[in-house]
Amino acid sequence: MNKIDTSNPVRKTDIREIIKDGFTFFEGGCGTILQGKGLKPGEQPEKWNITHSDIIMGMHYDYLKAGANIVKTNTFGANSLKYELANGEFPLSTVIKAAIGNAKSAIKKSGRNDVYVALDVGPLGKLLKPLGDLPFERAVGIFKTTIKLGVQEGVDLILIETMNDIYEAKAAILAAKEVCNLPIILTCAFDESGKLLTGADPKTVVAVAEGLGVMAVGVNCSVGPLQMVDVVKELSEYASVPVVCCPNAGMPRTENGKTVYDVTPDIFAEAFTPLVEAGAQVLGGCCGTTPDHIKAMREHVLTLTPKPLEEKKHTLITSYTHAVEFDKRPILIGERINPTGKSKFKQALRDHNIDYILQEGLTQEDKGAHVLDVNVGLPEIDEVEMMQEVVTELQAVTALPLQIDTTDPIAMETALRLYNGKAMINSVNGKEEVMEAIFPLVKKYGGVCVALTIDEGGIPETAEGRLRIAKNIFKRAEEYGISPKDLIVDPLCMSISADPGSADVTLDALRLIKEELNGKTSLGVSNISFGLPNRDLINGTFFTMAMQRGLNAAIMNPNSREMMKAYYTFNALKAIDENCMEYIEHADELAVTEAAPTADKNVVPAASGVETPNDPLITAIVKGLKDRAAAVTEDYLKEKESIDIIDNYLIKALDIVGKGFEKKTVFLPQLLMSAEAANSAFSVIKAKIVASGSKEESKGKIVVATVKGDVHDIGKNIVKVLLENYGYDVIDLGKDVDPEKVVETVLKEDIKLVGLSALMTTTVPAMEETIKQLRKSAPDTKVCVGGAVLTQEYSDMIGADKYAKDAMETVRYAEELFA
Ligand code: B12
Repeated sequence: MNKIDTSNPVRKTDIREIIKDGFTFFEGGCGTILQGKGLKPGEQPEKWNITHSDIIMGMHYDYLKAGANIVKTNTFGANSLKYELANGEFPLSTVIKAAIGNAKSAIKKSGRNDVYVALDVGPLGKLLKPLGDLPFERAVGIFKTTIKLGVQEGVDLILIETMNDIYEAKAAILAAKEVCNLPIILTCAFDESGKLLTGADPKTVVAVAEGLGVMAVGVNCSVGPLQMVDVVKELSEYASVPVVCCPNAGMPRTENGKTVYDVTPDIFAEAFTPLVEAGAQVLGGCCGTTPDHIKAMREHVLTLTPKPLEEKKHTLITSYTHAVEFDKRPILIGERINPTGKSKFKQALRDHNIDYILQEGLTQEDKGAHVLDVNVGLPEIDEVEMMQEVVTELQAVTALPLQIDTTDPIAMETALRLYNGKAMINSVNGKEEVMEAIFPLVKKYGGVCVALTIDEGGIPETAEGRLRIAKNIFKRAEEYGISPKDLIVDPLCMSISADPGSADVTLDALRLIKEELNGKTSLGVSNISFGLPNRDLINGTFFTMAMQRGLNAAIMNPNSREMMKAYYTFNALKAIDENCMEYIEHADELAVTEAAPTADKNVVPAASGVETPNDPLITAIVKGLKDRAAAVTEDYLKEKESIDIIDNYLIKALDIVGKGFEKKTVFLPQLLMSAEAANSAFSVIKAKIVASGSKEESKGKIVVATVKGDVHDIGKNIVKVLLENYGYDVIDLGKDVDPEKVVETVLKEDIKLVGLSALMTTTVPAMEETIKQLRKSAPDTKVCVGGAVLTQEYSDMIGADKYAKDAMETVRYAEELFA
């Protein structure tokens, strides 16, 4: 798809200029206004662009009168996935054209010429892989279609809003960049904990969005203005672009089946004082807000002074959840995912042993690495394909940011494109050809790029020579629009066995790069000891010397005791490690003498921040390693009972991630990967149970289902397999099942026992409703309930016949009932 030429002279001052000075105002809520005007539940608001264009135009007009100067088109759900799948009555192109037409007509009627039209792009309503089933490139394609249609109709900017997954936001921004040159604004829905649904914090959102080149970044929806202050503060601490803030009119609550918002226009307006002080500059409203809210807020805000916009200097890379900052403490980049000099790793690449590669990553994470270097280049394998696979799999099991390490620009682009976050890029150097290949990728996808001080003339022998190359790289990067904060210089180190003065040259170069370029630095420390015995001894000392010269990051082996000793002792001595807490935590394991008692060997700290028993199956499930979980289960089945593995390993592991999820140390993607690993372990157990199953006549038919609104089905599936194993015919209605469907099946199949599962407090009412309907239509049918949140009390309260705490208890109840 060719880019649409949007470089025509603009009629108004370019919004990129306007938005930097003073305040800019968005419209407020749209969906809630339309509901107030009669939009029915389930009806598509976008359709109203055609069927009720007078109302849509009127809404824009009222917002314009209230003082908004950016209109949001009524196209939030106008994408081929959401709109067309819901059998949109009109073609997508017609809907988008009408929406933009309505916005423009309202502007015309208002007589104002200082208003901009933003194409409103909302989330697709589906989670991206691996969390959901939507492939990243498909998402990019869907966004492109919508944005292209909007751009053709002449919008001024693209507003990507209410994003609750940074990966989807990235797909939308890339789509916009590939379709047009219009400015892009990203606003995300942070929940009350200040994070996106999939875990990203505000700092991560800023790093990713700015890396991709947005004009402004911010927050909308989810909560009211007062709950947004901390998020706005953090956004503004890291963002060099203006910060957007569009809250709801308070927290939504339900009253007589209707959603209501309590914050009045006056209270809404007042609440913007701390938001403006925190740094919000582009302001508006979301659900529940009206033209009166925007009018009151605008009048109030215009009495305040915006916080001056400043270029922030933080060097940040991110995963999908968190950012790693290079200014605060030395950053450890684990070097073990790299075939150089590692015959086992080479073999793993040749054998396509992804599990081995993932394990290398997870071990380094456990040992304390902050970032993982990923190098999978081997002449005999397809590097592009392998890079794609390893990055995809790694980012599904670890929340550490990755450093993409390859000399192949195609492999680099492939990885940067599908990377979920802002990656570290290894590397560029002073060679013109390399800069020409790498800098456009940094500009397009964002990233922090390692700059090696080598050019066409080789590696200079002096520190000054290396500084000269670094300066040239900075200058060329600037020409590509890449900020110096997104470069980290690696002044390289040669082995002291070949060149006795090389350590000093490198250390001097570190100092010069700091002093003269204010540059951040990184070093592949272990090269210094090449050719010497007991290399770790030299490496550790050299690492300390380099940190003393201000080294910001090291590519190193986190399994090396000497390197970790250098790291923890340095941080303690320099007061980077407050109260020496980290040193104390690791002192025993790092001590040279083994006399000191070590911590409980049966417990290892997991990356998830929750303690994991040192058991291979539990660890595999907690870490989301599918293949490993299945392999260990096979092994365990040789000596353990199926039910023992389910109760004492599988459920225990899921409990651990569940607790981490509650404590917000584990996020949805990790929960999902653990669920998949548990499922893969269970499929091995299931095969064994099925093989040993009873071959006698059916003892009776039982219906099982996870209730409406609940998608947890692992427990229910276990119950099903066990019941089948004991000779029952089980009709499995699946998950998220309507009460009506359960009743219908019970009546049709003449069912004596129904098993219902619910895992969330919020879905217990759906269970109660199902029981109520069953009682009415099939009073003789017994209902047995289970699932993690249920208790005997709940079960009694909702009128179930039996509460079964686990699968075996369900079987026992069935045996009684069908006896
Ligand atoms: C895995 C998991 C997921 C997976 C589910 C994958 C799948 N295919 O099932 C995914 C990632 C999709 C997921 C999503 C969500 N999850 Co979840 N998830 C879990 C987790 C970690 C494990 C559940 C599990 O499978 N346990 C193992 C099985 C074997 O145990 P079990 O179901 O209890 O089953 C046993 C018994 O209870 C009984 N039993 C079970 N069913 C039945 C049925 C009958 C008839 C009988 C008799 C007995 C019986 O027998 C089983 C075997 O002994 C739990 C935490 C936990 N420890 O429970 C959170 C948890 C249930 N999830 C939670 C939440 C909040 C969510 C989300 C809303 C997160 C989000 N923000 O999107 C979504 C929900 C989406 C939805 N609408 O349902 C919360 C619920 C909080 C609450 N109290 O309401 C929990 C408790 C985590 C937490 N601590 O915060 N989740």
